[in-house]
Amino acid sequence: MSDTPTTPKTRTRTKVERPRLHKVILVNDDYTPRDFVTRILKAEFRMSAEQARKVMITAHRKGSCVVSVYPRDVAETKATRATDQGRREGYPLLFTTEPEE
Ligand code: NFA
Repeated sequence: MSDTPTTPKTRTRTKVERPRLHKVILVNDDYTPRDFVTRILKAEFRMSAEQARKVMITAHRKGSCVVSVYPRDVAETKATRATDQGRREGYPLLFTTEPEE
């Protein structure tokens, strides 16, 4: 038997997808003071005073507002930490996360 060189008929391409980013969403409520919400946004999400105020007002007017996007574990940690800071002061302030489209 001779060694006949063969050409491969198929090729395998491994497709790598970037992990999806997750949104952190600020949810409005009737009790948490505006200045407190703004302070949390600045501290936990490193926003400028102006940006923080805009996001707070948007959530206040529309019911919720996307704060930022992060890899899933970062989004969840930040949302939990920010929500906990409200709880410690007795406020119902809530940050949630959801995957980006
Ligand atoms: N709605 C709150 C108030 O009028 C402010 C607020 C904004 C709370 C965004 C939560 C999220 N004091």
